[in-house]
Amino acid sequence: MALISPSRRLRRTPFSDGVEAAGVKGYTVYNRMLLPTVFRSVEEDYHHLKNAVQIWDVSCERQVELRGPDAGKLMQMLTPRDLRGMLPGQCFYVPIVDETGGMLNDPVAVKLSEDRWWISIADSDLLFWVKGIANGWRLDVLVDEPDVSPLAVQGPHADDLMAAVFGDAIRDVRFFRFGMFDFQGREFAIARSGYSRQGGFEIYLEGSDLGMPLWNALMEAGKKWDVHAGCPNLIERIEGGLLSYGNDMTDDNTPHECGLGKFCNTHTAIGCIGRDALLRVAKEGPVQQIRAIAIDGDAVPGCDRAWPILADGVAVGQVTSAAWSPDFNTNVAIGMVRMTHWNEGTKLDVALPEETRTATVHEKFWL
Ligand code: THG
Repeated sequence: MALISPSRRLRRTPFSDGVEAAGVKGYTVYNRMLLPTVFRSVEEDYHHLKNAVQIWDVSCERQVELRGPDAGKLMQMLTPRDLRGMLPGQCFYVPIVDETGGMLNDPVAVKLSEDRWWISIADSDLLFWVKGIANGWRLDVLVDEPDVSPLAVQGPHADDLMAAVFGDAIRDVRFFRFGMFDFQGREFAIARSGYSRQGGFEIYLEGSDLGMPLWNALMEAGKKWDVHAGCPNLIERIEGGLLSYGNDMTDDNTPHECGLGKFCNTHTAIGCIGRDALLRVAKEGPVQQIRAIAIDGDAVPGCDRAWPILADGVAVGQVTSAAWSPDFNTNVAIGMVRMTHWNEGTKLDVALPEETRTATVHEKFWL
């Protein structure tokens, strides 16, 4: 692949100087912002993530902020997940669907207070959809993208490193909760969350000026745990079954197809967009669903287009993410599989660009 040409449209982040100094070797583009994909090698980064601790520049997880008396009402219109029991200080993984029940995004909703929310988005232009709804319904709410840039600290030593910088109280933050913590005289929301199965935190940096001081403080304090710059790791996230919007699902898929039915309370999420469509799919059940797929043979090439899944030569699904897993000694993959072939242990063929491989369907992911 050729290089990415830098320009103003392809936004840098408050941590880009640190990312470059750490020797980033590859980037992708996510919400029109740079997102690192590899530092040493994807495999080295993978082993290090599972054994030490990493600092991830995930500024590309942009926030859509809802502020005003109708913020809570708007948030519930956006998602079929029932938000009535959600308290300030909590984060919820929330499917966002359109009027047909198609997935528009799968963000983390952060409830700062009754009238202030952040929607920490995956890679789609959710801001336009949210502004359109707020204006179309004449809601009393401001919708914009604030200058907030998440920095993730992930890995088995995340608690130790975070405690060294923010104090031991950080250890008491529960999963998908956040607290406010001081750094150089300013307060930042810090949640126990992140796009890996190794545990850790996400620091929501507000304003860019403290970006490099924060990066440097974490790098300095983390030396004894072999801290390194990292990024969401393809192998680890497939092993963990963490979905990637635009790769593993698009607006052609319902949350039920994506295995996100457990985050939909379509009967009680009154007023949510797409409710009627989702009531129908919930009743009938999806005809295809996300599955873990083990692909036989040597390391597969990068999956930059959907690979057809075949049974006796007939298309029954597609693989959308795949990588060689050193720990499980097989190719791990995520795919969408038709109902007739989605049971545990089903044997299938996957048509890679150059060859066809045998594969096995699993109902559970590896981590
Ligand atoms: N953190 C934050 N923003 C994000 C992501 C993140 N925005 C983009 C992207 N990641 C959104 N997608 C996901 C996908 C999965 C999870 C979080 C965001 C996730 N899922 C767990 C699971 O599926 O088991 C936990 C869900 C739960 O129990 O509520 O963590 O990573 N800020």
